[in-house]
Amino acid sequence: MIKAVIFDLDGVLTDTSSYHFAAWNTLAKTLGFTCEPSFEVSLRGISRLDSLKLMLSTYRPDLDYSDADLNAWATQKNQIYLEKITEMTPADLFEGVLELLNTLKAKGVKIALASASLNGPFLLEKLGIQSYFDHVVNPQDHPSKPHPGLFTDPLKTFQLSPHEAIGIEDAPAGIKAIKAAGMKAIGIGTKEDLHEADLVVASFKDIKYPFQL
Ligand code: B16
Ligand code: MG
Repeated sequence: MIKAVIFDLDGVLTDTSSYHFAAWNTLAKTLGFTCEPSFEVSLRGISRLDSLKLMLSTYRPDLDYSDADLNAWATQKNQIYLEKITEMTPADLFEGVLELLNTLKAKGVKIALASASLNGPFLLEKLGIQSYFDHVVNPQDHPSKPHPGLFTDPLKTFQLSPHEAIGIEDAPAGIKAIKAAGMKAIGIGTKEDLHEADLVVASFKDIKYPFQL
């Protein structure tokens, strides 16, 4: 029996994956490159600094930079991203999110957030759903996905075994993290990107409860 659902945030609860990518490309322009649209999926679920390092090693392997440069660029990207998310409201939740959260609450199923984003708590507040979450993992306590830490953390908090919880993700790295934690995974996106998931749906509104896993 499922006793907890562990949600990713960006690209699962709302469309912030595209905002992250747009903000990265605004920064990339100032550094003399542009990330192709196909690169977006590889940045999903990856921490801010790891995303930046991945972009630089892919597009500007010639560039010399210090840790101070990295931190300054990461801060610059986050400022661009914050301008976008500051304007978000509960209307930006994907269709079906509120209904599922209400159903889970009514059934006594625990709800956790396992986002790599340091902006997670701020976004939950903007989206008006923070009170639904029994546990919000601090991403600073764990390495980037595909490390399972972000997903094993709520299992420890709720004292559950992996088969009693499921994870919902839009990132290939996130699906790998859920599977490495020993849990079943629902992927939101395409089967091509998320072939390691137990179930793949095109969008959040296609998730039915009880889960058909
Ligand atoms: P921040 P998720 C991840 O969130 C995003 O997918 C990824 O693109 C982003 O770099 C990462 O959060 C860190 O976000 O810069 O806001 O700390 O998908 O794990 O909810
Ligand atoms: Mg995501």
